[in-house]
Amino acid sequence: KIVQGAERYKAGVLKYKQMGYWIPDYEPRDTDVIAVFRITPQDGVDPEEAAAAVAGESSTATWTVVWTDRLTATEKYRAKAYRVDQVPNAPDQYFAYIAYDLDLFEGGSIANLTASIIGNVFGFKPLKALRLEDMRLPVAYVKTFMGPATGIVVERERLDKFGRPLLGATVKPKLGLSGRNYGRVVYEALKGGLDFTKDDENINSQPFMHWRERFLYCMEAVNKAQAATGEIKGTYLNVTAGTMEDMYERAEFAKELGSNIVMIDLVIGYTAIQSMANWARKNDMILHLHRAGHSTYTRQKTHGVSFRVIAKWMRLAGVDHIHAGTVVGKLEGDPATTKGYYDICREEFNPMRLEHGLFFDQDWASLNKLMPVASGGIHAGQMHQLIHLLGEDVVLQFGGGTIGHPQGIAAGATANRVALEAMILARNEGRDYLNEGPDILAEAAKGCS
Ligand code: CAP
Ligand code: MG
Repeated sequence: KIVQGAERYKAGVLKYKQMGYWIPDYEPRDTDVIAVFRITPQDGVDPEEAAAAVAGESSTATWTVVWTDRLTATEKYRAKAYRVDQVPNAPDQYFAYIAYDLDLFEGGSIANLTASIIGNVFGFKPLKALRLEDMRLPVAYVKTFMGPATGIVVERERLDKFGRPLLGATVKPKLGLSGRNYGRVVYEALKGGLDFTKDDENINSQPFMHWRERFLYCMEAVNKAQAATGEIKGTYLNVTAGTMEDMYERAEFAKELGSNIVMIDLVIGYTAIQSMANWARKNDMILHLHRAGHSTYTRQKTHGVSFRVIAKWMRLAGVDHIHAGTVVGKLEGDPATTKGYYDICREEFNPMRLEHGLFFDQDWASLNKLMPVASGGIHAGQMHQLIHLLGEDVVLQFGGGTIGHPQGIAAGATANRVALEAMILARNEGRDYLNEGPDILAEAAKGCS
């Protein structure tokens, strides 16, 4: 039977529908986890069979019937593929909707959720490509997570900054500076008017600058800039490291030095991110997540995982900041889809908005909101567009856009701060700041010189 099954399987004759993973009249329960995948079946593979296969292989099935199915309530635990829609203008692609019983998942664990949902099916032979486009997480599941450690409201209260986006800059060059020179960049940028500076995605503890050196010089710079300006300042100290023990040691030192924020990279993995969020929550620390590496699986539109799903997972995991795109910067991202990412971060409840790529509504069950971050090739000349597109609860980060200023770092920071304040003032006065943006910037620049 096994050999016979293997021959049939090899011939592409699948039997996931036959095994009960295709239930077209299934009505998802409020407590179901729901996913929508963009599936591109191999030639000759029926889309419904492909959807059933994804449902099976991401829940309880394997490629053939096993008698042990009879030992459990498989109809409860089987994922249910219940809808397949043709993707508009893509004849070989389909949106497959799949519902999962909540008992399939351990509460509070992104690692467990992702091991099921994306653990097995992306290499599946009967598919040419597969992309996880969106997920609806039931409130019963959302409530098993603590959510963002700090949240936008408390972050603003800690920083005493309201009514405008926050300003940041990534220190450049990303690598190679000594601790002392690094600290000088941080001081100039903060004294010049930025709220934050940040370590870059790849600065950890390299021969040219040990992490403790950087932390010490950075916090000296933050304290000097606070004294010089009378404002609360911060710098995201990147605690990313090879082990949790190293990350905790670095985070604890950052706290000892009085930092209000630490940073981690997405590449440390979901469990490490959740552990660092728990640490941040206990230590009243804002946690910045740099989404380093995300484009390896979010950029292609037919295969991988949409960034909107990553953003949902990170809000559950508990980070306070997440890079969510800029639209006008150097990295890809269209306005509507990027707006969808920002909605996921900042709304209590996301209504379904297909134009933003949100296939499902999503109730966040009072989990804190997380601050989206715009970073990557942006500069003061785009301030009117950035505010128009991205709103107020956002960190605008100008790396090259600060440090590349011809009159130096402090001048670059001042230019960004003046541009922002002038644009916010114009908006609050009811001016058409989007269309008048260049004039407003020119007026503000005159005031600067
Ligand atoms: C930006 C940046 C950020 C990327 C991250 C860089 O520098 O430091 O890491 O923007 O991209 O290394 O490119 P600039 P995203 O401000 O000088 O461009 O925010 O899209 O994840
Ligand atoms: Mg960077």
